[in-house]
Amino acid sequence: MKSYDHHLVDQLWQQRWQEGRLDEADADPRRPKYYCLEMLPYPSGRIHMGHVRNYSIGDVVARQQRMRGKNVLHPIGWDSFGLPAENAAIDHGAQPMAWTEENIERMRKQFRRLGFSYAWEREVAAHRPEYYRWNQWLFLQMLERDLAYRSRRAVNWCDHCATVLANEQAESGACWRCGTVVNLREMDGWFLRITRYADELQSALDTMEGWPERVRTMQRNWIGRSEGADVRFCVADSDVEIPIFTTRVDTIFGCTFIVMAPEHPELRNLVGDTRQAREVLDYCEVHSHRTTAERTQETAEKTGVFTGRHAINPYNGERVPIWVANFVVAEYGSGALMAVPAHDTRDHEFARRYGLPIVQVVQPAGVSCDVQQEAFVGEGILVHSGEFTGERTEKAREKMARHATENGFGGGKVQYRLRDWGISRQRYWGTPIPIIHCEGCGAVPVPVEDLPVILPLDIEITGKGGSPLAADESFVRVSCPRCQGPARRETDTMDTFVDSGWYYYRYCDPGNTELPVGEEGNYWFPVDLYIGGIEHANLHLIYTRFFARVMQELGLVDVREPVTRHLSQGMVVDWSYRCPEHGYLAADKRAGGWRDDPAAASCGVCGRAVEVKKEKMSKSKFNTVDPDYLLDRYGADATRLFAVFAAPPEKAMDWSDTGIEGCHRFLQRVWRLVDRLSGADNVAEPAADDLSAEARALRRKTHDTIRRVTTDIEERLHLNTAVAAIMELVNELQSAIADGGGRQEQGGLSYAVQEGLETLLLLLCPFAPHLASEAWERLGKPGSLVQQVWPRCREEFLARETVTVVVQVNGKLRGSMELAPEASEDEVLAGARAHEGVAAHLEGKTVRRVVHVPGKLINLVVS
Ligand code: ANZ
Ligand code: ZN
Repeated sequence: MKSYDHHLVDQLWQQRWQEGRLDEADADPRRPKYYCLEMLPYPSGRIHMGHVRNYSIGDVVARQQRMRGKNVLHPIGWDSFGLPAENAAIDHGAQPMAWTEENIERMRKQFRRLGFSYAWEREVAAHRPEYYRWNQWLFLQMLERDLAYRSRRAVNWCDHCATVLANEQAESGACWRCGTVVNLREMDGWFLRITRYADELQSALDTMEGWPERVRTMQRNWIGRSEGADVRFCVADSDVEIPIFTTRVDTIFGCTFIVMAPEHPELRNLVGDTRQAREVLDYCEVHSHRTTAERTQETAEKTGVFTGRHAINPYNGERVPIWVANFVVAEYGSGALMAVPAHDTRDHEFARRYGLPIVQVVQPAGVSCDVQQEAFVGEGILVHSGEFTGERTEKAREKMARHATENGFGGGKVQYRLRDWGISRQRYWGTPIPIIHCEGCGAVPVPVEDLPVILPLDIEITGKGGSPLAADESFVRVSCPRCQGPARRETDTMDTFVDSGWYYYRYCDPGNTELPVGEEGNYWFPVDLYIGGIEHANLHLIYTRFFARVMQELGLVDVREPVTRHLSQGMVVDWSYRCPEHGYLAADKRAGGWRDDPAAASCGVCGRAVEVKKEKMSKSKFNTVDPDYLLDRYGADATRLFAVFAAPPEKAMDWSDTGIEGCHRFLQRVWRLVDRLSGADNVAEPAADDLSAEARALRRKTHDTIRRVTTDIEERLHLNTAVAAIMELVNELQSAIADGGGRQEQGGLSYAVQEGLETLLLLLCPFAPHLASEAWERLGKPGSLVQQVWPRCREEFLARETVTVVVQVNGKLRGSMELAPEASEDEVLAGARAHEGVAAHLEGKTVRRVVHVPGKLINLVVS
């Protein structure tokens, strides 16, 4: 037997596919398309198992769809702007451009080694001017449509990264990149008006059935639609008004104080020269740089101070004190709220702490409650609420909102948690924002014909804060496009999420020099399948949906919802070993039975027992597996196969050495099977009647496998069970051959084996394309396997064979049944009892004896 050398075979086929341009795609309106997309990687320089998994899933789908006859676009590119390049420059003097290009080169090689069928001719990379000029172009278009604007605002600031972060990047109060606790800072910056689409972004989620419910829920919460009311409270003895937003206007008779955010713009004005002024302003000073995340944490301590002023409740004319407190978010609603301690837990806590009154206005139906002890937050009947007393809370909300409208002090309001997207970053390695600041003319857009504004390459990067571009006078000094006077370029760069917000449009038409994407976009869009990690559910995947709407309104691609189906693949996890003294342990610092017997693992330095956990693979935990090592040892196919076989794609995938060994051995078995049968003559399909039972059974297995693998890939994306089905087919083929079906003709068994083997290779092709292609050639089959048509399941072979079993009761014929030939006596008996012609003869009688002639007859002796 010729042994299988994956090094040679992998390389050979990769070269052939490339030479044949088999993975490239050209738009062709006469053919149905399939756009298979995976989130583009950051070019860190090395791929990890998470990449292998993500891209293997995508590649299986892309290859299978090609065999299905689709014109498949399966592109790849690089999210190549961002901090790591800059940090490499700071840490070891690397030049970000060279560093990035080298990394891309290395990762491209690794992707090629894995045999991913990418349309490399369409590769895009964010850091190249031919790409980022379109970021700038899109920004200018948005500026014209008032979708981009400049504003001074409290923004999230990370001291460590020395830059502003979007809300999405500081989700839990910590920087998404480095974990540093984020502060708020007042800064000028550029914003994209994503809130214009808040309503649509939220409501469209309901119809996006190709998206996992989990991701849709995360987006719903992020966009955070709240229905409620706006009510304006007048400040007593002044003409100042404080608007508040509430979802429970029905409880407004129970409002016993008003609370404002420390940043509220009216505060300074309100406290003026009251006795409290100093205390209030000091309090605000301390608390105004706390982020939203910190303020809204339930466990965070709630503090506040009285402003010395009062407001008038417009519903009942009552005077209520105005407080400032740290749990109010300046950026939400109007930055002030009405507090109803009887019916809101947070207000209750605050009222108890500061001795403020608690007034019940909602009575729960049928039960009593003591709101002095605990807030009642449910629905019920209004009490002590003037003309609204006796009303149900749901109804009261409507009526009371209308009352506000009619009396001109408020009305119904829908509020969103989503904020506009701040895109200014005080960093170097990003797209320059195409703006020129002129003393006379203000912020002037760079004329479109002057794009791209090129990012200068010889910049000193110190990481000391401030935009590095600001130090480059030759970049900064320009003349104003409007008045020709001396002016300065904007020195902030764009958030890299702008790059990834629309890159998948560029793949459709990467060479276009007139527009970011031309007519081809309409052929390829929408994306049929988008695969990526759940960590992008809120950031990237909301931005892409925003960009799609902008692209559509710019008349570029006529699609508002860009992704039909989304898969968020699970993490790759493995054991981590952590010593209480020495932290996470690298392999050479572990002692005892790691991996095989994690419980017995101990620290190799101090001998202590270690904490052993399955955790996401990461360098810092020393639990990564190097894909290059796997490629050397097992080859591309085993690596790919394991990546999709180990778990359903949306679940965590547990790394295991035995798992990949198993995949490797499986492929060897396939190879031996092929080897054994190569050289056999082609047999013609025999008539169905000429098939022996074995041949029929094998053909049934073959066609059943086609059915299972096809639906597993196309409908459920459960690639793991697809592989399991293929493995079963291999078992059946092996035993059929052992039974003699390989070479000489026996009731059509040779044909069934031949058909089974060919089918096996076709089904295996998307998963293990190198080995399957080599095997196909070895069998003397014409053409390249990857260009073959996906096998069709022939229903007529699926039907299980049946035999007619006659049922007698006391020797008299009472009916007959169609059963599988291998049906057991118990199954036959159960069938007989349930048979309608038989049941009547059994009523009230006991079966004394059963005579069973398998495949022919069952006789029940009763009395
Ligand atoms: C009175 C009230 C009574 C409230 C009650 C709730 C229960 P969502 O659902 O997230 O939209 N609120 C309003 N503006 C706020 C701000 N800037 N910072 C923090 N909290 C704010 O929450 C809306 C509710 O959050 C509003 O309804 C308001 O408290 C509070 F029994 O008003 B409610
Ligand atoms: Zn000017």
